[in-house]
Amino acid sequence: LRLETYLRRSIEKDEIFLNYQPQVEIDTGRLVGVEALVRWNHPELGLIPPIRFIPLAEDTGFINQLGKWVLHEACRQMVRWQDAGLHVPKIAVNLSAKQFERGSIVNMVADILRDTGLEPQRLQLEVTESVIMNTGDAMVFINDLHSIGVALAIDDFGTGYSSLAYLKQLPVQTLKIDRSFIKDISTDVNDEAIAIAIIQLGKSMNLSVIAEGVETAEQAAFLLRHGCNLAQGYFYSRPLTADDMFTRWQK
Ligand code: G
Ligand code: G
Ligand code: MN
Ligand code: NA
Repeated sequence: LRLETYLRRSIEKDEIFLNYQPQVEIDTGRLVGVEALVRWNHPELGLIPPIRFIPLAEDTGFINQLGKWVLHEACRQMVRWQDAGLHVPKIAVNLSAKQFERGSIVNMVADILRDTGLEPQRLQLEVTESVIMNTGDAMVFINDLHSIGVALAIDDFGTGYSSLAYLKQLPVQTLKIDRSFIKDISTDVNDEAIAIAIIQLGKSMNLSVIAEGVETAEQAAFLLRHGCNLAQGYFYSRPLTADDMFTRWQK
C-alpha cells in the first residue's frame, strides 16, 4: 500500500498523536506555553516524521481532517492538564496554507473552542510568512480568527518573504525567530545581526518575540542580553508526550 493510503486511515486507527514542546521565559525558567507537534506512529513503518507526512497530507487534501484533529486534540489536552492540576498558559498549533483555502477555518476553530471549553486567548495559531503572503484570503481569515479572540504567531520568521506593511496591519501578537538564525548566533555575525533585528522589530511593533531551536545556555544568554526573554528548544526541553509534560511541569 502507498503511504497515502495508510495516512488516510491513520486517525481512525489511533496512530496520530501530539507531542508538546515547552516554551519558557529565559530569566525565570517559567513555563509560558507549549507548541503542539503532530506525530504519526505507523504499526509497521514506525514513527514517521511530519516533514514526510505533512506535505503528503497537504497534497492529498487530508490536511483538513488532520488539522482539525490536531486542533481538537490540542485544545482537549489543555483542559485535561488543567483538570489534573497543571496550568499550561497557552498552546500553539501550526496551520498549513491549505487549511485557509476552504473558508471554514474560523467556524471550525470556534466550534472546537466551544466544544472543549478552552478560552480562545489560550490558543495561538502559528502561520508562516508564505501562508500569509501567498494565500488569497489569509488576511481575511486571520482577522476573523482575531475577532473570536484567538492569538496568532508568525512561525519561522525571517525565512520567508514578508512585507512589513502587511505585518503592521495584521493582528499578530508573536514573532517566532526561525531556528536557522539561532543555531550559530554566537559565531555567525549575519545570524547575530538578523536575530537582533527581529527582536528590535518585535519591540518596536509591540509584539512578543520567541526564539526557536535554542540548544545551549550561550544562545539563551545572548537572547536575554538582546531583549528576547522567550525561548523554545532542546536546551529547555524536547517535545514531550502529554503525560511527560504533566510529570515534568507539575509542581
Ligand atoms: O518535530 P518537528 O519534526 O515536529 O516538526 C517538523 C515540522 O512539521 C515543523 O515545521 C512543524 O511546523 C510541522 N508540524 C508539526 N506539527 C504540525 C501540525 O500539526 N500541522 C502542521 N501544518 N504542521 C506541523
Ligand atoms: O517549523 P516549526 O517551528 O513549527 O517546527 C518546530 C520543529 O523544530 C520541530 O521539528 C521540533 O521538533 C524542532 N525543534 C524544536 N526544538 C529544537 C532544537 O532545539 N533544535 C532543533 N534542531 N530542532 C528543534
Ligand atoms: Mn511552529
Ligand atoms: Na519554526
